[in-house]
Amino acid sequence: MTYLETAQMMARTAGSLIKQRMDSGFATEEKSSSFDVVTEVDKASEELIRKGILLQHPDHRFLGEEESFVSGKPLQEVLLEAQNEPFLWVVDPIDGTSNFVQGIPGFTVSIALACRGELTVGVVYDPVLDEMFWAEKGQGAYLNGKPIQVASADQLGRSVIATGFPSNMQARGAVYNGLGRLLEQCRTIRSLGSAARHLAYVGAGRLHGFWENGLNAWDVAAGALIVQEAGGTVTDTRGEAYSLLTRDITASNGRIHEAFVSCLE
Ligand code: 2AM
Ligand code: CA
Ligand code: CA
Ligand code: CA
Repeated sequence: MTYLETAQMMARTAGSLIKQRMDSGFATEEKSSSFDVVTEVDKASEELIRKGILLQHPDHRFLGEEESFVSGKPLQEVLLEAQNEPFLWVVDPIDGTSNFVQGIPGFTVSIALACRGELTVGVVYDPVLDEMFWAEKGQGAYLNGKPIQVASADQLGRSVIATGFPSNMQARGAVYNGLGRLLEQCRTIRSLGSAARHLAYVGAGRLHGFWENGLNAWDVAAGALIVQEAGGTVTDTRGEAYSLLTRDITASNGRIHEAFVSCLE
């Protein structure tokens, strides 16, 4: 099985588990604060994906949000070492847990493979709409088998931008500041509840841009490759090149990127 096939198969399998469990009830707990929740379905989804990937590729490493350590190492260390890691899978088992908990569609499964720090495969799956976005380094980006590309707008005034509201208060403050400036400049703003879905939508040309502060590698790795392979640009809010350590993600169709970033600095 190719790495892309593994990623797609696990995203689909996890997606049907999540969809099933959405209607059958689940336990929810608070993580770092009352703003930050996790359910037993997040954990079950991650476990299923981890087992499935390691069964196919036993010598690979796995980094998932709900068990965010590899061989007991802290996240920062794992991401710094990722440069030398031949195969590191970076997985968000449910991106948009708040949507899931509220019964709002739009959550996704996000699976990326980084080879020595370079994104090689990215899959974002929306189980409710049955939309599978994927990209492979150098092979373009696709939605349910059809090639996708970013939108062509070259002005913020004709752009629809998305953002999200992370649970960390400092990151929320930064989003608030950017929101104030962008609301004066862009056509309108959306917040759909999943960073991975926002990025996939930038790749598909449904959104012109997306930014959010304080995210982690599992939220954005798969979507970042989809944007890049669809012809877009991914940086941080200062315009620095994307890496697995990027937390203030800023993605666009490329043509609006400079004007977009200048609203966020
Ligand atoms: P999650 O649903 O996987 O937790 C929503 O604005 C985005 O922020 C989602 O991608 C969400 O991912 C993420 N997010 C939620 N809580 C977060 C936290 N404590 N730190 C960083 N990102 C978070
Ligand atoms: Ca979470
Ligand atoms: Ca997430
Ligand atoms: Ca998650």
